[in-house]
Amino acid sequence: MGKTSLTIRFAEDRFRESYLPTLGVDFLTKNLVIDNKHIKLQLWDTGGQEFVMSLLPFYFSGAAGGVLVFDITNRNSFNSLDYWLKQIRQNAGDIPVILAGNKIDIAEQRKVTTEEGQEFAKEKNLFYLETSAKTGVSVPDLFEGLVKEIMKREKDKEKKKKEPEEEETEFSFWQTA
Ligand SMILES: Nc1nc2c(ncn2[C@@H]2O[C@H](COP(=O)(O)OP(=O)(O)OP(=O)(O)O)[C@@H](O)[C@H]2O)c(=O)[nH]1
Ligand SMILES: [Mg+2]
Repeated sequence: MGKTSLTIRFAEDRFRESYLPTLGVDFLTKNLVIDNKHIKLQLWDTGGQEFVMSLLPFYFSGAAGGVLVFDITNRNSFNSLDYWLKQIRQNAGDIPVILAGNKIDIAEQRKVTTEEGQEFAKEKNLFYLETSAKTGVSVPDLFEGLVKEIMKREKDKEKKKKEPEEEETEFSFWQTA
């Protein structure tokens, strides 16, 4: 499908043609600079095979953001997005999630249209991008876009934390006046 391939392309800029299923959960890190901030990104790459599933709630629950991947040449992978998104929402809550329609380099074998991907993303309030781990197309945008969204939400949270304090000060001023 492409989860491992996208992660390796982003973290190490390589690609492997042969398929080696992820038997559990792999971990990679990548250092980034975004908006002059140094970020150490921890990438948890989960296996999609059935026996791995019982491990996943634990990993999802610690995530700040998610990349949900399907293969544009494989209809089943698109059909199972609902299931995976539910798993994410149940265990990680309302974290930002980017949907990647992967294998855009073999778009002639496409079984899912761009519109269908966009429609699903819109309905579920996700970002949508079409990527290729093989050529690298849109792979930095995928991960960096997610980090930017995580950072934006952190900022908004901090703002919200400050606002009630200001209201309180205003109120006590009015009382004493
Ligand atoms: N042409 C093409 N092949 C790709 C691309 N991304 C992955 N593949 C191939 O698809 C197969 C599966 O890729 P993986 O990245 O291992 O898939 P995965 O989602 O990690 O699979 P599991 O670990 O079993 O859940 C491999 O043979 C890859 O070489 C892509 O963008 N284009
Ligand atoms: Mg894998």
